[in-house]
Amino acid sequence: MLNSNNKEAEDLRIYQIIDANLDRAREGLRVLEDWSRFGLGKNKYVEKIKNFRQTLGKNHLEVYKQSRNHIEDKCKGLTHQEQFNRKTSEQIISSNSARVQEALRVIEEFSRLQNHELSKIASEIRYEIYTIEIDLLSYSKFRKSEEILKENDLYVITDQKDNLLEIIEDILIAGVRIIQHRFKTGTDQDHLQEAIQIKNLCKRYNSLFIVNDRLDIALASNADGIHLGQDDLDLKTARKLLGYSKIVGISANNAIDISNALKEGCDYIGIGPVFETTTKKNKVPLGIEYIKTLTKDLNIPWFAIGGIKSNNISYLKRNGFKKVALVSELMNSEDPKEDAMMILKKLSHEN
Ligand code: TZP
Ligand code: MG
Repeated sequence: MLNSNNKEAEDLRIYQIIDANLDRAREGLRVLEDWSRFGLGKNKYVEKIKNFRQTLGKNHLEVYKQSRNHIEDKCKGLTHQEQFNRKTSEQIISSNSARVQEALRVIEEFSRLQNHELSKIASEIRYEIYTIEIDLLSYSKFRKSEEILKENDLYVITDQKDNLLEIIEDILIAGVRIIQHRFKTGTDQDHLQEAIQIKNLCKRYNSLFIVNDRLDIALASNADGIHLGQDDLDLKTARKLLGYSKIVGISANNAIDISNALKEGCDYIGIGPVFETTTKKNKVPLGIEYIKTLTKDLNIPWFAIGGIKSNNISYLKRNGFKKVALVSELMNSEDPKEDAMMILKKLSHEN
């Protein structure tokens, strides 16, 4: 029970606060550590977070633990509705990072007078957790985009059309999950405005929104990624400016460009033109046999592009092409929804 000496009673209360918050911080850290390990496979963060847990463990003094037996916690077991509303891994990362940050702040404040060392440790870890939270959220977002790229075989690229938003919505309704915004003529303001509109549509349909060529438009529209040609900005610069959460795709039509793109860590490759195409008139078709040799050891997602129509998809599938990207077939379609559904169906057929 409480000692009659006021100073000791106050110390006990402070010890109890520190004890509870050390537990809280370590529990939250464990959640972040396990997500880094099993959810993301990011060793760097596993080690960092484990270190923080161990440091806090070493500083969890016996007097703090003992204080638990002296004062009853009348609020034990209280929960908040928010705890039951958490669903996504991002929400779990955010709420547990906040839990760790708050607990560390409490420790920092209450241990300042009688355990300066612990107060300093709590402050240092708290600052690191702010950065780690942002990194983990970026990696989680990237993982989701990567999944969409892996799981979807149809990649639709836009053309400039008066009713573009309608066409895109139809295509999204049909089940297409990857859209690239290709905007070749017009002002930058129009480019960005259209990009934002398409981004919002894609978000509603849980689909990837990739910007062609332009890093500034990708950043300003908060796109999920960028697609770069061989003459666009290099992949390293794109990564540096976009951060870890974004997809970077590359166009390649020969073995050297593919090998460089892989070395620099691109997330997918567009290879073509497979056939002749009016969308890129001056490009010589590569043909399917050459593309087969280029892609035989490729183990990241790749999309065949150029002259792909509903009526040549089965032929491509028989030749081992699983993923395709196309422009005119859907942009010039009389019924983009129906045609997109038909193409998706053909792509899903086993050969
Ligand atoms: N890159 C290689 S071919 C091509 C691009 C952007 C155009 C593809 O357009 P379409 O209309 O699907 O043939
Ligand atoms: Mg380009």
